[in-house]
This record gives sequence, C-alpha cells and structure tokens, in this order.
Amino acid sequence: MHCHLLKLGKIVAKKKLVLGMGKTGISCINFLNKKDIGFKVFDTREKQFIDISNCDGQNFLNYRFCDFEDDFLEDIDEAIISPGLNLEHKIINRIRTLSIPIITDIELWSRYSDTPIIAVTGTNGKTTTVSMLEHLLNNLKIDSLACGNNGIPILESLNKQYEYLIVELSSYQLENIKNIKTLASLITNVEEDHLERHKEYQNYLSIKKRIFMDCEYALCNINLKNSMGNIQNCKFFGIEKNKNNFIINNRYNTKLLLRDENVIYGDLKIPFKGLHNINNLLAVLSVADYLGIKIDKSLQILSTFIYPDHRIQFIKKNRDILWYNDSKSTNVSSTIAALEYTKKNTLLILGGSEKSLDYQKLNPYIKEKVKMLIFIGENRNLIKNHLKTNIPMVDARSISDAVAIADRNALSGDTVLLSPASPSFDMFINYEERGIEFIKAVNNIVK
Ligand code: UMA
Repeated sequence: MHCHLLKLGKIVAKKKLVLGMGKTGISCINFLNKKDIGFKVFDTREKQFIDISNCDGQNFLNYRFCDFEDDFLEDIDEAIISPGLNLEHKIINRIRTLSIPIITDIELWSRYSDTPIIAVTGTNGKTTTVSMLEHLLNNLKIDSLACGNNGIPILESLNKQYEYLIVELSSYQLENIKNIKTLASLITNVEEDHLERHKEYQNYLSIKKRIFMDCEYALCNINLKNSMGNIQNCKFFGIEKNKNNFIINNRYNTKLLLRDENVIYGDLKIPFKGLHNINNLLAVLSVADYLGIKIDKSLQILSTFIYPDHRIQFIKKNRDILWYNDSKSTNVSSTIAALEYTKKNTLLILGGSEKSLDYQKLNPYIKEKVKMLIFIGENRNLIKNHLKTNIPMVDARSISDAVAIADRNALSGDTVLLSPASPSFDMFINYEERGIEFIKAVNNIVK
C-alpha cells in the first residue's frame, strides 16, 4: 500500500516522470511503454517544437508542455531527467521540494542490465574514442555498442545482448548521474567548455571526474595528472606536454612512433589525423591493454578505422587547395586541434551561436596558420573582440557565402577549414546539419 496513493477513493499507482522529450526522453517513453510502467512527461518547450515521430503510443493525456498544474507531480515517485533540461527550471525546484528522486536514463538502464560498461568522457574526442573502441571490439568478435552522448540513448541497447557497452557521457549527463558502475572509465581531456551551465572550469572538471565514482579501472590523459590526486589507482595515457613519449596504460611505449605523417608500429602504419587523435588512440590502446588485447592486434584493427564525419573531415582537393569540414568544433580547444593539424595559409571559417568561451586562446594559432578569417554566426563580434590580428576578416551571410568567399580568395597550396569553435544553433539544428550544408556548398561552388 505504501507505493500507492489514495485519490477520490481509488488507488492511483505511482508513476515515473520523464523530463524532456528529446532523444533521451523519447527513449525513456518507448522503454516505459514497453515495460508497461506508468509515466507522465514534461518538456519546457511548446509542443509544436518537439519531434514526436519516434515516440511510441502517443497518449498525450499525461503530457505537459511549458507549464504544469500544482498537482501534476502528486503521483510521481521518480523523475528521469534529460541532459539538456535546464536545472534552474521551476519544475526541478518543485521536484526537489517534494523530495522526488531524480535519476537519469543510465540508472534506469542499470536496473535491467548488467552488461559491463566502458565509460568515456572529455571535452573533445569522446565520440571518436567510443567509435574506435566499438570498431576494435567488434572486429575481435566481442559484441559491443557505442552509445550515450554519441546519439544512441543507452536504453536502446536493451534490444540486444552485448558483451560490452561503450558509453559516451557528457558533463550534462554526469552532473545528473547519482550512480554509475563501470568496468573502465576514462577522461580524454578537459578543456574550457559549457561554462554557461557549469560556471567554472573547476566545477566542470569535478563533474567530469564523477565518471570514476564506481569503476574498476580509472584512466586519464597524462596532462590532467595533477588534477587526479584524489582518484585512487588512476592510470594514464597520452603524450606528455613538450615530450614525444607515448604512454599506454601507465607505461612508456617506445615502439610506437610518429614518422612522415603516419603513426608507425613495426610494419604497421596508421594514418596521422592530428596529435589530438594520437591521444584518442593511446586511450583506446590503454583500455585494450587492460582488457588483455595485444597492442599489435589492436593497431592492426585500428588501422582500418574510419574517423566519424565532421571532425577535420577531408572533403576535396581542387586547384591544389584542400577543403576540410570540422563542423563538430563547438569550442575553442577543438579549433586549436584542427589548426595544429592544418598547414600554414589556412582560410578559417569561424563562428556560430554564443557560448561563454575565451577566444583569445586562438591568437597564437591564427598568427601561425591562418591567412584569412571568414565569419558566420551570431557571435562574430564577440570573437573579433577577443582576437588580435591584422589578417583580413570578412563577414559571410551564410555558409555558402562563406564557401564562395573562401573560393575567391584561396590560392594553390592553401587550406580552407570550417572549424567554428561555436555551437550551430543560431543557423542550424545541430553541427551535423552545419557540416552537411558546408560539404554541399563546397561541392556546388568549388569547381
Ligand atoms: N530542452 C528544452 N526543454 C526540455 C528538454 C530539452 O528546452 O524540457 C532543450 C535542451 O536545452 C536542448 C535540447 O532541448 O537544447 C535537447 O535536449 P535533450 O536533453 O532533450 O537532448 P536529447 O535530444 O535527449 O539529446 C541528448 C544529448 N543532448 C544534450 O545533452 C543537449 C545528445 O548530445 C545525445 O546525443 C543524446 O542525449 C543521446 O544520449 C548532443 C549534445 O549536444 C550531441 N551534447 C552536448 C555535447 O556533446 O557537447 C552535451
């Protein structure tokens, strides 16, 4: 009887509350429907802005959009929150006042599965790292799925039995997760990002470290060593700053070398896609080592890995000009990584929606590599105020206008790079749409 409410003489079963109707919320709705568990749904947005096409069983009696009545939460025993939901929204206050526990889809999943988790977080490189791990394990016939922040909500993994789940976790997810037990947890890197939500870098870093809350194997980039003091038995991977030593699972590896734009290991050759990707590779090799997979076997398989789109993605070479799509760059550090990769004489397309970032950090890289800046997006003036440079700066009206400007100004031997260092929401649904529009424009205009 303690789990039920008596209302108007009838027993009303307690329900879950799904908070948010994005990908995560819809995966929760579909799961709860399948399990025949009662639920209500709340989203802070107007219904018309929500895509419900993937939502099973659309009985909207228990749905509220924008606002809710005082008694809407009366029969709720647990709320499942989406990562993007604003934690300062009044519904969160109300839930806390009523002492309703808030969980995430990860905790809901863990009640129905004990598949071991390899969890990955970091400011940049998360999706590449989880995709590499998925590629490696599946090629070894170890059935695995990369899910989470990469776009596949973890509840969708319950449709099949996997040997491992490789779960990409964002700071938005880690902030809300109370419990996550993992076989291995790793941090790729932590750079300034998402400070409009997390306010300070230290707070953002602490949230990232929550990935280690209950893990058997803790792994972190060597450049964060000084920040990991309180993490027990943490192992490291990466390239130490100003040194060329490669570290895999806490050990220096002298057989792995960087030569002529390739990563070499004995006879094996892996294409070089920037130093940041060597770090991702070393993280993957560390996890593989922990799982008992030999490094030469791992490298042999990883030599066939195809990097995900929108990350320093080569589009074409025309008139000896290289065109790259790095639309995934939504922060300053990822644009720095792209500029470290490209050659001198880069025409950089920069800008997007506003985010609290320090664009001054771009100055030395622009000085060394960039010959022209082409701006898109609403934050162009904010970026310009942070930059100290005499190189030409041009405002573009659209992504295709930016491509046309670059096409008119690029000379043989130059590189054109879209790496906005900003989110895309002012002009596009997401960075994928921005990248696709860019590729389309390059293919139409650059002839
Ligand atoms: N929103 C509202 N009101 C709500 C709920 C959401 O306004 O009630 C807004 C959010 O502010 C956000 C958008 O709707 O702008 C989507 O939020 P969501 O939490 O519903 O997002 P999902 O569609 O469930 O997608 C989330 C992740 N999105 C975010 O964290 C914002 C996706 O990561 C992830 O792929 C998906 O879950 C599956 O796990 C995207 C992302 O941008 C790629 N992540 C950020 C990043 O990588 O930097 C953190």
